[in-house]
Amino acid sequence: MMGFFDKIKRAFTGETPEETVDTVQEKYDKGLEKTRKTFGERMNELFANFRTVDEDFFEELEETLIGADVGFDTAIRISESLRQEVKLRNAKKPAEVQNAIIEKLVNLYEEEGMDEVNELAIQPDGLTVMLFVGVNGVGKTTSIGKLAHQLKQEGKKIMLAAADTFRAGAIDQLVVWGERAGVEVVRGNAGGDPAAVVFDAMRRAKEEQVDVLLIDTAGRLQNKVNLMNELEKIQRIIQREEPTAPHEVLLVLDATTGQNAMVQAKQFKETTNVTGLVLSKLDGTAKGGIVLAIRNELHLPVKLVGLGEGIDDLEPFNPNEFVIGLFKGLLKEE
Ligand SMILES: Nc1nc2c(ncn2[C@@H]2O[C@H](COP(=O)(O)OP(=O)(O)OP(=O)(O)O)[C@@H](O)[C@H]2O)c(=O)[nH]1
Ligand SMILES: [Mg+2]
Repeated sequence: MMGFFDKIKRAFTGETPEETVDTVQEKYDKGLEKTRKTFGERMNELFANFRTVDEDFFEELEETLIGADVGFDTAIRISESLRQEVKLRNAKKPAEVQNAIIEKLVNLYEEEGMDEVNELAIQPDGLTVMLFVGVNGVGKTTSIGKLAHQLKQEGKKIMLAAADTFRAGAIDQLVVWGERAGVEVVRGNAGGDPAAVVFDAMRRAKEEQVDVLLIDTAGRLQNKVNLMNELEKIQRIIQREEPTAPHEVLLVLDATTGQNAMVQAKQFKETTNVTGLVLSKLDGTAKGGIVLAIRNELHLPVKLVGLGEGIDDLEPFNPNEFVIGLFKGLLKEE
């Protein structure tokens, strides 16, 4: 198998990679356009502005990396290991270490994700239950709609549960997605008990031999404690009906919110047994570096990424495709 570095290099030099460059790669390329442009521009400026690899250069590099949302720790780790590399190679000019920086980012990313499972835990037999959580506006409902559509196209029987009974209009929004995807939506009354909706949905999903039940939850309640308590209650109901469920608790994060998303993830991780992340709105940010921060600092696998508002704009997360998309164009031919 080709290493990441070779892959990126090939993508850059235009040599045909062994694997076919398919539409998924194209989608990543498009979704990461902004990130690549900004990150690439900043990196290029950095290389152009410094004549020697000195302390100022490293400081600027750290700032550039932090600015791209790779996270503070990651930025420091990269620049530390680059310092050693520079000594080793006795490099003087920034151009001499340009590829080494990218290589380090990719290697670190690869190492940190060694035992990450990026695939959704769809059960081979019986019902799979996925609970979507996250603060308001991050893209839970939209992601559910997109995923329902995709799974249905794969021939699975899908059901949605509208357990956000708090926000006015939330139920209707999910119902609209249900219609778009052509799947059934279990709903209760606005202002009603979300746990009751979940209970109802679990029963019906089993009765109707549904393959995957996707549960939408509220992003905001009266306060955070209430929200966490409600999520806990919902999980208890699910488990009572099906002891192995939920098979996924997916925390949705809005990629455009950068470090705020990291804070949210840390908070949810403390109180809910999050199994994976959905990173939405990656198309709307110039800070795709957050994916590196997530991997290096949170150790939660990204399972899906949102690359637009349309029904087809959800992709399984493929780390390889992602790093290629991110660093393509930054490598210098040696
Ligand atoms: N560009 C872009 N927009 C997205 C993506 N995912 C969701 N959105 C938009 O983000 C907004 C909020 O999405 P929702 O799905 O309603 O978010 P939510 O988490 O359910 O919000 P609450 O129900 O208030 O908790 C909508 O306008 C979506 O169209 C994405 O991947 N890319
Ligand atoms: Mg919603």
